[in-house]
Amino acid sequence: MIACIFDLDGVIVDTARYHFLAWQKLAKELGINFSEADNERLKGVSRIESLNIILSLGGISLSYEEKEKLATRKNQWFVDYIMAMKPDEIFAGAKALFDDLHRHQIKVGLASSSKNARTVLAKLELEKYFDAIVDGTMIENSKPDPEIFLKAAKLLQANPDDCIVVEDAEAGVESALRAGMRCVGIGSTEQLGKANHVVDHIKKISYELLKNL
Ligand code: B16
Ligand code: MG
Repeated sequence: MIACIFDLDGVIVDTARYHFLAWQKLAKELGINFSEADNERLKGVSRIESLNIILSLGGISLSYEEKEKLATRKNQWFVDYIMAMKPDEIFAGAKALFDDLHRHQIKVGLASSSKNARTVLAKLELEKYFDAIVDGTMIENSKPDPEIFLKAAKLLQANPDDCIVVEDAEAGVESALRAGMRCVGIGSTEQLGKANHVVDHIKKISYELLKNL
């Protein structure tokens, strides 16, 4: 292992919850039932693809312009949530893990589909932990496409098979595996069973665990 690449939402901090609350507000306005189970399908995928999934749940089809407007509204609510975030929302164990990896000369990268990732990192004072950052503004194809992880590996000057990814979304696990990397899933084995290893929280991940994967 040369590098370890982390997803952001749902791995380092619970912004996945804020995405859910903002999408739920929009779905309600549109008269669409949108549950936490439906929300799993949105994790890791881009903003506009997420909206397409919600609209398909309600059997609604809209023009590109109308969709852009709705996606912007949802994003405004999401940004309101993240602007109120504080560093104490970082999941326990995350910073210790980044330090542990650096101590062992492992490079640490971030690969988030979110166009708001840099704002979240700034609010949480986390930028300094990453040797490379790839966010939603830097990619053409969102997870499950492997582009985001391949880009991160390139910036970290590591071959894909020397990289390990940490992900909480099914689309993210698929993206990592398609990039030719090993992957630790955070969540349930039913959902993330394709990952090489699954834990229920980032605090369960250590350099030792990753090294032996
Ligand atoms: P934004 P990740 C992803 O981030 C989220 O999981 C996903 O739910 C969201 O739709 C996507 O970012 C785009 O976010 O609207 O802020 O650009 O999990 O890849 O860190
Ligand atoms: Mg995620």
